Amino acid sequence: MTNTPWLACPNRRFRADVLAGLSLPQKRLPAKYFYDAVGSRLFDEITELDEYYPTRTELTIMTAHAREMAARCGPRCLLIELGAGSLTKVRLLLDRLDQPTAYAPVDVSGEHLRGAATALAVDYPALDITPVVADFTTSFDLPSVPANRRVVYFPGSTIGNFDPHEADALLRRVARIVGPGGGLLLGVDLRKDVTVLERAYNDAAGVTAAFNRNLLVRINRELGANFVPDTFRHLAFYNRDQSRIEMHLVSTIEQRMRVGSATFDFRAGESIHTENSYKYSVPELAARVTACGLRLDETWTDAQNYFAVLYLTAQ
Ligand code: SAH
Ligand code: AVI
Repeated sequence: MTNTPWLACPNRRFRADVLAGLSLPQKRLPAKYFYDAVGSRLFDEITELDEYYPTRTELTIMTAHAREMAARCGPRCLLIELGAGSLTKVRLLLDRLDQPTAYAPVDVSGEHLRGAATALAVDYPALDITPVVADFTTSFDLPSVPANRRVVYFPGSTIGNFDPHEADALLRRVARIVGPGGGLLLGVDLRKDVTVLERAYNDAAGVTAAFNRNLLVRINRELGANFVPDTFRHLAFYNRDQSRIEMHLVSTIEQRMRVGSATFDFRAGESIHTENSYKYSVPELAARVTACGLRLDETWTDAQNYFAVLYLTAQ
C-alpha cells in the first residue's frame, strides 16, 4: 500500500525519534506519535467535547458550503485526504462531489484508518476507496486512476501541528502532488480569545490529558520503556509570541526513565514538549500559501471567525 520504508519497520523510526527527542535540552516528541489506535479513539472523544470548538465549527462551515466546495473540486476528481482520521468530514463533500474517480484517505494510524474506510465503503458502495497508511510528510503511493483534477482535502487544522517552515514544505509537497490546476481544500484554526483557545486544550473531563499521556503509554508498550504516566502532568497554554497552543508533559518528580537500554533524567518540573497547534489569521495564511505556489480562490468562515476553510489552486 505504501513505499514509505520506515512503515515496513515502524518501530525503528519511532525508537530513533523518541531517543533523539528525549536527548534535546528541551525534551520533545513528534506529535504524529499520538496516533496509535487508542490515540485516534481519544482524539475522536476530544472532537465531541464542549470545549473543543474546532471540529464543531469546521463541520458547520462544511455543512453550509459543501456545495460550493464540491463545485470548486469539479467533476471526476481524485480526492486525497491527509490526516484523514475517522473520515467524518469528508462525507459532506462526498455527498456533493460530481462522480469522484477515487478517494484516497492517508493516515499514519493504520488500524483506525482501515476500520474507518471499511465503514465508509458500506455507506458509499460505488466509491473507489483506497486507504493509504503513510506519513504524509514522506512520499506515498496514490491510486493510478484517470481524473480531471487531483484535489487534496486537509481538514482539522492538522497543518497547525507543524512548525511554519514544515507547514510550508508540506504545502509545497501538496502543490506537487496535485500538479498545476489541482486543488487544496484546507481547514485552519484561527487566532481568537486566549480563554477560548486554552479551554479547548484543558477540558474538564481530562480527555486531552489522557490523549497527551497516551504517548508515554505507547512508548512503554512499543519501545520497552518504564514511564509512569501519572507522574507526568498535562500542561497546555497559549504562547502569544508564537501564536500557538503548546502541549507538554511535566514530570512532577525527579526521576530517571528507561527507554530500552537508554536512560533519561527528569528534574521535578521538567517537561517534554509534545505538540504545537499554531493558530493563523487568513491574511497571514494567504501570504504563506501564495509563497508556496498555491493561489487562494475562496475562503469560508463561521459567524465567529473561529475557523476557516480555504480552496487553493496549485500554480
Ligand atoms: N482529519 C480529522 C482528524 C484530525 S486528527 C479531523 O479533521 O478531525 C490528525 C490526524 O492526522 C490523525 O488521524 C493522525 O493520525 C493524522 N496524522 C498526524 N500526523 C500525520 C502524518 N505525519 N502523516 C499521516 N497522518 C498523520
Ligand atoms: C489534530 N490537531 C489539529 C489537533 C489540534 O487541535 O491541534 C490535535 C489535538 N491536540 C490536542 N487536542 C487536539
